[in-house]
Amino acid sequence: MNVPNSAVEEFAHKGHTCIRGLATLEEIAYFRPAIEETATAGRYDHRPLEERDTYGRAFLQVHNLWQRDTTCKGFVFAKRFAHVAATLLGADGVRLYHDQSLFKEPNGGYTPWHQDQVYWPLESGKTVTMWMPLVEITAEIGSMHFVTGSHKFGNVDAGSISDESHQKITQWVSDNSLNEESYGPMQSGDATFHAGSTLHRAGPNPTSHERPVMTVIFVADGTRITEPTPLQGFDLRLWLGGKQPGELVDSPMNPLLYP
Ligand SMILES: O=C(O)CCC(=O)C(=O)O
Repeated sequence: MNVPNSAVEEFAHKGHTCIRGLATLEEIAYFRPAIEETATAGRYDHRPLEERDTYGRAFLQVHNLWQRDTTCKGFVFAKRFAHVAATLLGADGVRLYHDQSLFKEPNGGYTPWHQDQVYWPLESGKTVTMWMPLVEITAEIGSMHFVTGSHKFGNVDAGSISDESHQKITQWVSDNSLNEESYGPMQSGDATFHAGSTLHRAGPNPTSHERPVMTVIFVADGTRITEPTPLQGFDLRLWLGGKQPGELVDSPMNPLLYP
């Protein structure tokens, strides 16, 4: 598949883009049962919604489905997705950082404004997340919202994802006169891509249906691990296969997905 130039330019300029029909409805119909089954089996938070904090109410999150199920691995390792990621990053190749399923339950809460890069002990500007719904996203639920151009500002010091990060970023966006954009309703198999520092959020799920989304986080081949901040120690231990600051991201947990 040829990645449209408009998407490459949009990603460079705005820090986000959307590619419609990246996976076909037939492909999603094939992968969705395995992803749902694996996400359900991997669920670790069994508390009812009302007993969780804001982050816990935003979605049920399960990591690295590729290591849990071979069909899920086929989805995460799809060359078509990794090719888009490499093209957007302007990289010769990309590796997997990790994948995650993000299922927003019926009546699930909002996803506060945050920046992914604050969790990642990786050189900045070298990561991109693919966010792909496995069902149609109607206007009622809505897809992700991004602050256009925010990827150029680095860490805005809003901390970890919480009501507090939401408030700080709302103020920051207003102080910097930046615009918020969303791609609106999406079909299953459409995908948004955002850079590691792009500010983003999602609305709550007021419907009686779950919002199953699969994300894959790609890192440019040749990226080095950085000294972790207090928020990044967890990721250093979990997703980099024992590699240490200064070393390349190239452990077996971070396979080359493209080329
Ligand atoms: O799906 C959501 O509600 C938020 C997803 C997100 O923050 C991400 O993929 O980085």
